[in-house]
Amino acid sequence: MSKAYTTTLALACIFATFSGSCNGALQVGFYRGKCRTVDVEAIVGGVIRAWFSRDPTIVAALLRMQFHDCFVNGCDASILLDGNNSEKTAIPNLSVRGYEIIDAAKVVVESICPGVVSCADIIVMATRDAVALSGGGRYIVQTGRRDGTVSLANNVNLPAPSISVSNSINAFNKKGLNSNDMVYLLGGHTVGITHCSLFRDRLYNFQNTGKPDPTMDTTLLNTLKRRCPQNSTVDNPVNLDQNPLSSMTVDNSYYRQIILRRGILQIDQELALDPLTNLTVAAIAKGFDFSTRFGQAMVKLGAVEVLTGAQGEIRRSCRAINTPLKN
Ligand code: HEM
Ligand SMILES: *[C@@H]1O[C@H](CO)[C@@H](O)[C@H](O)[C@H]1NC(C)=O
Ligand SMILES: *[C@@H]1O[C@H](CO)[C@@H](O)[C@H](O)[C@H]1NC(C)=O
Ligand SMILES: *[C@@H]1O[C@H](CO)[C@@H](O)[C@H](O)[C@H]1NC(C)=O
Ligand SMILES: CC(=O)N[C@H]1CO[C@H](CO)[C@@H](O)[C@@H]1O
Repeated sequence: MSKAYTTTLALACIFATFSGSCNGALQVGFYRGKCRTVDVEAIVGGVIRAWFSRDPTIVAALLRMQFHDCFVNGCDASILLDGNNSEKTAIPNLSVRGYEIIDAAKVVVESICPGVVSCADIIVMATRDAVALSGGGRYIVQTGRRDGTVSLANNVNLPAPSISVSNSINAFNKKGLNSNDMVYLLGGHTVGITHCSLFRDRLYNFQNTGKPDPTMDTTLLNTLKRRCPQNSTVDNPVNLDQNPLSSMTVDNSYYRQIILRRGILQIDQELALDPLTNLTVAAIAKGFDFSTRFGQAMVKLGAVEVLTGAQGEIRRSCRAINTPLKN
């Protein structure tokens, strides 16, 4: 090996350290040969396919789960831990779902190769599989994550739906993700649902003006007012992608909707209007390679503050750490 080559490798590693991804252990196909000749990714894929055929909404559930796992304390499956004060008890977690899907995949891989496959990797593999099953692009994921042992509700600091584009960019930057990554990742809102309580202000009293958000399409506004009456205590679900033909598919429809001023959450709408992101949104809406770039952004999200090598552990159950901590 030439000296120049070795130096380049070392430098690449130093630079990668700044983005939090250089423990040398996250790699494509990490489980190859670690479970005899069994293809661990195919095993997980089979479980996800079976769940998806019964409930296609698992795409949304898993996308949101990966985002929340990776954004709080890194992609270490800390979101899966049960406990009185764990991350999943924090308010923004109220609607994260899909824990049973990960449990189901974990049970199968444990029965074949106990103690080999991390819960953190299962989240990432399962999300990738669900995206592909929904009609989105299939991307290649890296594996080799280890599971964390700490999960605290107090660590949960997720962006609110009314966050500004520039504050959201800052929040993503802190995780090593740039504004383009953010624009592609918010494309996750091309599937799934939200609830009236998270955008009702936009319908009746936007920023205490006593009026609706002027950026919302009036047809959508009237539809949503019927769905979300002003003083109702019922918190109805509403599709994040308002195109009924593609609200279950991971595609670029979300971007076309927000350009038509049919974004549901405030951040969704602002993404199309803010000069920091409107050009990227316009390009994606016109067809600029959404599925490839979305996959690349998911891979980058999946590398945020990971535990690798000898860090953390491989949990036996995704809901509990292996050795309870003693205080
Ligand atoms: C600034 C960043 C983000 C904010 C403020 C945000 C906010 C929200 C909110 C408020 C909901 C609705 C929750 C509810 O009504 O119960 C939601 C749902 C969802 N989010 Fe995000 N989100 C962000 C980024 C992301 C990212 C990066 C992804 C994935 C790549 C994602 C995927 C989803 C999905 C799929 C749903 C629907 C979940 C379901 O149907 O169960 N979000 N998000
Ligand atoms: C939660 O709190 C209850 C009551 O304090 C306690 O009995 C239980 O063991 C706790 N559960 C966990 C998982 O820590
Ligand atoms: C909802 O409550 C507010 C404040 O109490 C009131 O001003 C408004 O008229 C009510 N709206 C409806 C549709 O009942
Ligand atoms: C983006 O925003 C800038 C500044 O407001 C505006 O000049 C430009 O026309 C917008 N571009 C698109 C594609 O919406
Ligand atoms: C699934 C889950 O654990 N949800 C929790 C989210 O946060 C609320 C409020 O703290 C809890 O009551 C839920 O149990």
